[in-house]
Amino acid sequence: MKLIHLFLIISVIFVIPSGCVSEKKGPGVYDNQTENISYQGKSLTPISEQRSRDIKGAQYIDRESYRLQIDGLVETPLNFTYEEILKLPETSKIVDLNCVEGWSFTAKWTGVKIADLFNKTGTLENSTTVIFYSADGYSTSIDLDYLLKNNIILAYRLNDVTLPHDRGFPLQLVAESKYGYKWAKWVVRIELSDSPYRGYWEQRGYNNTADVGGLEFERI
Ligand SMILES: Nc1nc2c(c(=O)[nH]1)N[C@H]1C(S)=C(S)[C@@H](COP(=O)(O)O)O[C@H]1N2
Ligand SMILES: [Mo]
Repeated sequence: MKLIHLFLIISVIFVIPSGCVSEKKGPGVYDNQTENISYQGKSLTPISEQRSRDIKGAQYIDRESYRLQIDGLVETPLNFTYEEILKLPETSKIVDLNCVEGWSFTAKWTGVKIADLFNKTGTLENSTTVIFYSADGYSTSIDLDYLLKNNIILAYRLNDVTLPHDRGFPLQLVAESKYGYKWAKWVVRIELSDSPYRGYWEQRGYNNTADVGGLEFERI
């Protein structure tokens, strides 16, 4: 055997597989839960490869003392504990998050339908806008109609693991087909209103409708 052949064989056995295998990361473990990176035959972006964006860094919200406050134009303002939210019917879906910075990822989101929360508080007839307030001072708004018609959820799990603290624990709005800045994380309060509202990025010129593929900026 010529030396070159021996070299090729060694390359095939050791170098190529190790080069390829080490590139592929398996599913991550978060808080003792292993994430799933496929669902219903579709592949999901592993959490370690998902990008993230926030104005102030991670917020650490305590599970026991957390309350989700729902008020404004509702019949009965209510506070929900984390456990109460987990007990409501759960919904899972695969949804892409698209940031205006030009990146996106695909994940499985599991959580509670906003409609189920509003069934408990009731909504007044003149309410049109839903405002989400977050623990880091962030806020954004979405039309009530859009939330109800599209079965929009507040997610408490991402790829089947509890939403990590640096990714919005306990709740992130899964605003399907809207740009990432509508996907409020660390949500602590939901207010129903009868007038348009501009959140953190919307006050800085980002489109208040935020449909993916539509205008990113508008004159305000
Ligand atoms: N509370 C809060 N929510 C937020 C933000 C933020 O800064 N604070 N950034 C938004 C933006 S611009 C994007 S793109 C998404 C990113 O969500 P991710 O961390 O799940 O990727 O969160 C959105 N929700
Ligand atoms: Mo974003």
